[in-house]
Amino acid sequence: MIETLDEILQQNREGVYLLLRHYLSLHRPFLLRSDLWDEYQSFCRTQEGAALNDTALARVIGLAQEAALEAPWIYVAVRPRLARWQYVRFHVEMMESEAISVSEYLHFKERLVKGGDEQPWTLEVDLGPFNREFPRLQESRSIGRGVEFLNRRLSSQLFQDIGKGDKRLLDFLRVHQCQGRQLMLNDRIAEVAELRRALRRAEDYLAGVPEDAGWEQVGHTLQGLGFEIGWGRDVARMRDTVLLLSDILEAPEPTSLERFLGRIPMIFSLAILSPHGFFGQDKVLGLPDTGGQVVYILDQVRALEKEMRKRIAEQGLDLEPRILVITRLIPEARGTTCDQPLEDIIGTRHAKILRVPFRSESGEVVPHWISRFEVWPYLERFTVDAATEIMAQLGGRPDLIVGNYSDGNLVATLLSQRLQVTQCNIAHALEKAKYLFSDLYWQDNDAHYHFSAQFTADVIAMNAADFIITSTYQEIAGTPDAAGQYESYSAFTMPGLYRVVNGIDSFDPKFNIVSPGADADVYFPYSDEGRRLTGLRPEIGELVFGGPREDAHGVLADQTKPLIFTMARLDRIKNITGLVEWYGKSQPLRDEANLLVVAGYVDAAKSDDHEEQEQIGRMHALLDEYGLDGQVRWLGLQLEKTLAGELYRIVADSRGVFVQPAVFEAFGLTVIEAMSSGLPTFATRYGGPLEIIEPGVSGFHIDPNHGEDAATAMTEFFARCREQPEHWMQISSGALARVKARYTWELYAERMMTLSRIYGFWKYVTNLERDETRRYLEMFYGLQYRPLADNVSE
Ligand code: UDP
Ligand code: LCN
Repeated sequence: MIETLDEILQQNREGVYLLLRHYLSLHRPFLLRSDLWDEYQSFCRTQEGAALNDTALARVIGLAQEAALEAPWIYVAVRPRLARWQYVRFHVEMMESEAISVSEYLHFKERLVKGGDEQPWTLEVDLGPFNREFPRLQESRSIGRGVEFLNRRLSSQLFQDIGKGDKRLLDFLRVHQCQGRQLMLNDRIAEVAELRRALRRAEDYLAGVPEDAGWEQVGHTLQGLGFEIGWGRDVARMRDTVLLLSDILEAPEPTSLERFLGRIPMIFSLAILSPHGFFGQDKVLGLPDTGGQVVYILDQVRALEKEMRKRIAEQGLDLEPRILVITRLIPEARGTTCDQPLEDIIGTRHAKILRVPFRSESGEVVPHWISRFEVWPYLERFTVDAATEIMAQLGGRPDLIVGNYSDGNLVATLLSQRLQVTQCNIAHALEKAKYLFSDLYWQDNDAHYHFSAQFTADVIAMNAADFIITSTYQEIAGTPDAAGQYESYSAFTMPGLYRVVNGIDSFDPKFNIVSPGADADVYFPYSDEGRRLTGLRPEIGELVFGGPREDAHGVLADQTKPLIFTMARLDRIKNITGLVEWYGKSQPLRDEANLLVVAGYVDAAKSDDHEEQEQIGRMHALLDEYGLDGQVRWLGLQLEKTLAGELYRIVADSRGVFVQPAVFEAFGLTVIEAMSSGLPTFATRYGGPLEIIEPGVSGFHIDPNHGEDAATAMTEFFARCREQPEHWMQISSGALARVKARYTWELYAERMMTLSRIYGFWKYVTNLERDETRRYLEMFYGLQYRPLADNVSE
């Protein structure tokens, strides 16, 4: 990279000089990737710049992610590959370039923000040294497949060590207990050689017993050999597991290790943390801070309980899995159940929502809802209270703790440390990547957003987690155009606070892509006539095609046209108003189809959210400006899940489409819901949908910054489908095939349960070596996070 630069400088000194001067002449301290590129292209069109056309410089500029400028210096962050960064600086007058460290790069940025008023010394956070001894993935394409990598590492390590009588696997098999009952092995087996011998005997013994016999018949003999319950529901399965372990002791290899660890009875109870928002099962979607995360967790719980029950039965145990979703109790619950301490989760046998209130410093229960940006001062006490409640509910520690979003992940960290339990993090949507320069200019917004506390919590939780689940690859390592959400924590600075030179490494094997699904009982194909909820059709018909109503705006005049459907919270980032504007401006699209919007409220007075009120105002203005009343139906209500499911299908009946026009969407559950209904979907190319949809096969991508093109693409689609109805069918089938192959809760639960065991084993094997990281994070928590959290006043 740097060599290329030197060559370019030598080949075309004058052109490069003029370009760099041009960048400086913009008098902007920071230029983003698109600025650097656009300015370069327009410069190439000028007389001085013509010579730079088609040089290798284009490639270098194309890789530059950001530049910090102050004459005569230009500092550039270059991303030659996904998740790999290099930093270089130019002295424009001397025409010299040199590679610099990330620390120097960040320091320069601080200087620009602070105007030379920066501190003489800044805390530099570097988690790199702790991980030096730990294995790392090498190739960008392997990012997010940590468990496969770990398996290979673990098995080759075991291969070397077991031969030498290493006891770690044996010890691991002896720690498992459930409700005070010893599982897998008892203390008759103390050495690896004894385990081998016992396995041989067990194999011989089981070979002579009927395959369908259970533990009651064979347990007594097996116990005498050193075994305890947990090897399988019947003799066939027990034998298979015994053979698997025997093979591993002979020559460990990744597939058998994964299969064997996947069978160990070690996950009977889960604690899932999701403190913020209104966590409930009914009438909560659309309330502040309440969206896809709630849907995700409830579906996840149902799928996990099923998978856990299946595995427990296969292990020959007669137990019911226990899952608790721990959230905040809100006495002023706005008509929801968020004031109830305990609630059964529908569709499960034993899973429950456990609500624990936030308490003030003096111990009083906080009665009202608190924004997700302001929860920080309450979390430590919440953790302590939650720990007591969880232990009481489960009668002991959970076997796995799963955090969600920044607050849940921090609580998961504190709880896991207290209870010594494996920790899994799920981000859903990190704030840092959503707001431009949220780290660099943190002080400008801290009074409102408190990002200083949130980003600190994120760094702590990411590093404390034993494993992290993401919904997509790009959530970790981004795309060639943009850094991933996690990647954005690898190096950043909050001037005046601290600088992170190595916050998280995308190549860490703790990252795993495990994508969610859509509830298959609710979101099923429109063509599945037998399952369709025909009883709901009059109600939905009235909502969509009916006359004026208080919670709707617009009445569709020509009801024979296909529907363009969108549904989301009415947040700016969801860009629903953008879609209305594209539609309003495009007469050809208006001729082809009607637009159906389910979002927010039609009456701004009903909303208590500033941003939503502003978007409601904009909706009305656009509908008036483009005279859309007969072509757009806007429903300002939150649709119940079953109605939403049938609505997607009704849109499909009209040979319509679903559109997700967000400026950025971390994943986008609505996209897979629509696709699961067989609805051709046009979704933003920024975020998860870029990965979910294969363009032209299972849907289409749109660029929210180029609405005109999006409108044209939709118009062309409708026009083509008019001529060739099979085109609609083709994309519809493509969407169904895509979600079936990649986005189902069965796949999710199976993967998650395997991961928990492998990381549990990994944690057990390496726990001591992680002490240094834990201690460092504790100090960072105490000295940095706590004061920031305390600063957050209501
Ligand atoms: N949703 C719903 N009714 C509504 C609006 C949204 O049931 O009126 C559901 C939608 O079906 C999806 C979730 O809310 O399951 C939104 O999740 P998504 O990931 O699309 O976005 P988020 O709100 O998390 O940003
Ligand atoms: C939060 C978001 O913003 C969405 O993009 C996700 O789909 C949702 O969480 C579930 O993970």
